[in-house]
Amino acid sequence: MRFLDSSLLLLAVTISACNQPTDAPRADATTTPEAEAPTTSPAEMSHGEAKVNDPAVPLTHPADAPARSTQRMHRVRMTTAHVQHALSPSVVYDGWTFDSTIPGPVVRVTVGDTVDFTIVNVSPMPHSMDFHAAEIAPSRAYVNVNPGDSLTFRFVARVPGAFMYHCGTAPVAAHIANGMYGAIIVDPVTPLPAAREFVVVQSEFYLGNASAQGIHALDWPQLLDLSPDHVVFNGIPGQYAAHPLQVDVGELVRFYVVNAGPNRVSAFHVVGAIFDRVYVGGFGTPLEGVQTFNVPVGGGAVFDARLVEEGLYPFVSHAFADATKGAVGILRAGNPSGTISH
Ligand SMILES: [Cu+2]
Repeated sequence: MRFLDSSLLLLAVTISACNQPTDAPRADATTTPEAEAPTTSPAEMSHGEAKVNDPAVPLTHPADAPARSTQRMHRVRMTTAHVQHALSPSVVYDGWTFDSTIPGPVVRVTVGDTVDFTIVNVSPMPHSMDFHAAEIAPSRAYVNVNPGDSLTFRFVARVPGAFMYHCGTAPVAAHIANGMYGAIIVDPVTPLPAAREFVVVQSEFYLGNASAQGIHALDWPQLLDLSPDHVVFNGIPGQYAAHPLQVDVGELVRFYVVNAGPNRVSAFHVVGAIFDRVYVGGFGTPLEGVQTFNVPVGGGAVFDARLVEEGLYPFVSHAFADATKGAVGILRAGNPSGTISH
């Protein structure tokens, strides 16, 4: 938890500087000029949770959304494989994955499209696939695929939105906590207004003690206690604070947010912005003028906002224990100088 060590210390320094007791002895104004307020941020932090521009944090999963698709038939093939997932340069997790990444690849289709999906299992245990964008009999499609085997099923995407997919093999919480999830975007037939688009999948890691090889695996009792070590956007704690997402001042910014959990609600919020629109599902009448919106575990939502001036705008889960554990990033609008302390 190296984010905590440095940032909380700096936050404490900032808070203590702001809370001087009013009855403290006053300096002699004639001989000692009052200290000036700092003109630059005293700490390279975002909301006290993660460093901005930290090259030590890996950027393994760019947040840019894939382009809207023009295909009507999507042949999607994913391979389930167990791979080591680096949460940081020094913390490696025994991940279970779709296509060797956590989260798995983003799938993007349009309402009315057919998804022809094949899961190939090269891992040493059964896995499966559950698309929340599908309406299908789980007993036929979401069944276990044994090691060395594969399974194909099809569905037509009927409802637009940002949907989760995940392994549904029991215990599901373990398969999700180990990394088997991702996002599928279903666009409406009439496109939403053009925007700079990002995909953010929130999830949690529960770290057991490291093995002799230094690799952490799932701590099941900790998962049942709903007490993650890390809450992350796209698989890495604080990666978009370390590597801010660049946008233009005033342009429409869109987040497709999926919350994989397996346990924590995502109270999605952009500091310094109010969402013009939040599409909860179906892309009917959106909510307007929203400050924070809960994305439930196993759910998704689409967020539109504009950043009104140059600067650094943190996006977080406003459940701040989770932001402190890594669910924090930065939107960098224009080319601002300095960093941020909030
Ligand atoms: Cu699985």
